[in-house]
Amino acid sequence: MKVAIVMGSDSDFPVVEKTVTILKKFGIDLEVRVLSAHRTPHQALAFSENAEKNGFDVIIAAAGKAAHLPGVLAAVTILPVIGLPIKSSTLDGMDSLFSIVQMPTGIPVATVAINGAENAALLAIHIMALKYDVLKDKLREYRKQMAAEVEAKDKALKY
Ligand code: RP5
Repeated sequence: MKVAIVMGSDSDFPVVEKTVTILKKFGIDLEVRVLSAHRTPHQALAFSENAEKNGFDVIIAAAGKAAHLPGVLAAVTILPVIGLPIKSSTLDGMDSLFSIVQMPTGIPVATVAINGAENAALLAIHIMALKYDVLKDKLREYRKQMAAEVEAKDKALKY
């Protein structure tokens, strides 16, 4: 159970940190890297090309602006790649979202919401649950807790 989290810049980390928190909560091994499709393209490609051999199950790729990173990583691996569009300052993350979600046919990237860091982790866990049964129980428990929290909020606000 091992996930690679790759981000285009360390400026993405405040969002990516929430992905790390969820994965750790589920006991997933992870590696976090700063690798850019534009600034360090050769390193990014090499990482993705070797990811399967290095024991990763899923790659989460976070990027902002002209966010080519998830697509570039997906192009050289058969591991599932989850794209996490980061909200950039000028276009509010719409640039990142469109760059990641509009992949040409043949190379899919599963795209979560702009800054959807927690869902990127959860989707990775759902994918890995197909292989690791223990994660199915943990996901059921997570949803139970989430429902209990919503019910508590409902009770607290009712008047
Ligand atoms: C992208 O450009 C990164 O993923 C980041 O979201 C954005 C800005 O990077 P910095 O200029 O803050 O390093 O490659």
